[in-house]
Amino acid sequence: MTGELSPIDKAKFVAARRAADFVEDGMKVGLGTGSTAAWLVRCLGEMVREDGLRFRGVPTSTRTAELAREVGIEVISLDEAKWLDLTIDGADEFDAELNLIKGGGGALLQEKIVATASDQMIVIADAAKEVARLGAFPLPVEVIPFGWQTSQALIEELLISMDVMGRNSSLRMNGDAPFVTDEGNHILDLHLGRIGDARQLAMILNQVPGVVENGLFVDICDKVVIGYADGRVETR
Ligand code: ABF
Repeated sequence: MTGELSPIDKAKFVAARRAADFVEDGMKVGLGTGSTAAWLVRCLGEMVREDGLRFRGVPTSTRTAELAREVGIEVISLDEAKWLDLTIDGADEFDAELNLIKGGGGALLQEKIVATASDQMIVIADAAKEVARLGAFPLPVEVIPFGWQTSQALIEELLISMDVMGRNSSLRMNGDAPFVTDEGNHILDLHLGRIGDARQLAMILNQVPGVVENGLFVDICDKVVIGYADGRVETR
């Protein structure tokens, strides 16, 4: 499955492989989205096929659902599961309090719903995702298509009035057209550089009409499994 991996892929793989051991027979497990989560799905698929692991997976995106079925994982919907024992997912950044920026892959809405509906959330990440302070990675903000440019202006106005956005920050699409999510919503990227109060910002953003969700995961992650290019794994 792994062959000759690049250093970054090796780091992602070892984190995913370690986290896969937290999945036990009979569990209902949220399956994250992104390249690190894809390694998790492949590892779990191998454990299903070769070790007889029996669990049901709830994917957080269409692409994760497709990969999970491809490797032999029994896929159910969140409503069928009702509640999950565990969710394992990637992240774009994590800090010392295990607060996260997620959503670089555009799946933040389903990811946040699934992670919140779980007894435990484990993040798997290469070591480069660890930051002293969140915000270097642009914060994804999901808005409905209706009047999304008005929503964008409302967000900017609010954040400027609260001194959250300064001269060097911006809120913009990533590219020429907005990214469209599995739900048909748009993603705007909030470039702040550093986030002072993640909990406050997460709440403020979701008050703006048209905003569906944002990529700040505060008080949701319980454990992080960090992978290193030399094959080391650290769990915190
Ligand atoms: C997904 O994985 C997203 O929320 C997050 O942005 C992304 C990280 O991607 P990768 O694992 O490819 O670095 O969970």
